[in-house]
Amino acid sequence: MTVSFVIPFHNEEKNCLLMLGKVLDFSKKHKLNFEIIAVDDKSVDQTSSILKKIAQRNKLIRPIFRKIDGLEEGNTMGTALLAGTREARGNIIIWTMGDLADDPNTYLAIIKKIEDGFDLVFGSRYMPGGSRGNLDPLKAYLSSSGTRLARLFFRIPVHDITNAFRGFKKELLTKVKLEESGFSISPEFAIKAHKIGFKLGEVPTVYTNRIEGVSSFKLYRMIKSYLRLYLKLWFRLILQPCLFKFRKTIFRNRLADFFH
Ligand SMILES: Nc1nc2c(ncn2[C@@H]2O[C@H](COP(=O)(O)OP(=O)(O)OP(=O)(O)O)[C@@H](O)[C@H]2O)c(=O)[nH]1
Ligand SMILES: [Mg+2]
Repeated sequence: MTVSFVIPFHNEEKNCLLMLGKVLDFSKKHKLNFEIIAVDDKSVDQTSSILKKIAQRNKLIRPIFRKIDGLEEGNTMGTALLAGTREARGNIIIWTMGDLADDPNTYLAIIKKIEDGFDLVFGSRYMPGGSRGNLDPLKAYLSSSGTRLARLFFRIPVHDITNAFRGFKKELLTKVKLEESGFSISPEFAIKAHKIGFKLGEVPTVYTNRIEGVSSFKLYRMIKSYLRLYLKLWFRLILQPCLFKFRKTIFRNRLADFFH
């Protein structure tokens, strides 16, 4: 088993060294076979040069530098995570954030749960034992509401799909086709994997708000993109198959009537 940690960094010059240190310490302590894919996305601060320097010293850290492309506007964390995952050589992937938001103590529980047979395992702030930590109450309310809505619409069996922090078997992404480019890749991945029939699990985690750096979170844009995603997926994954089944039944009944 090899674990690939995929970490997105956007203007994280104050956090990136500390973050890489935490993942290295954890992986060495637990004697993992591992690598770190650091995805620097459009940073305009010193993040790129810091990553270049540390990657020269440590071959287990492989940086990817994504530059601004005219077609990609706004937040592109989703595209960055996918680009990093494509480069990963491990069979278990862990997405963990570059602003030190995720608790490294959760990594081991995620890996164990995947080894126990789960396909996609979330670090969960809202299940018993988990905590939103010092995340501000409005953001916590909105992010937990995002999952509540998904539980209602799509029968999602876990409690925190809006957090990108998760681990999964790499092979999942050969079956789950992801289209969202920004933060909404997090719920999109969960909903699509669940509807295909993959086994979703969760382990408790404690969230920590960033201390350094600037947030890429935009409240209004986030609500709009989540609602648009949920409607699109509800139509595509729930309503359309129902209509298709209904039409098939009518057609079969008409055929039966015809032959009687
Ligand atoms: N690659 C990439 N990473 C990004 C982008 N936007 C944010 N990130 C990274 O993704 C992670 C999560 O983004 P944040 O800005 O922390 O978003 P958030 O966690 O909702 O908000 P705060 O923690 O309050 O700042 C951080 O590691 C960022 O550096 C982006 O456009 N591309
Ligand atoms: Mg953050």
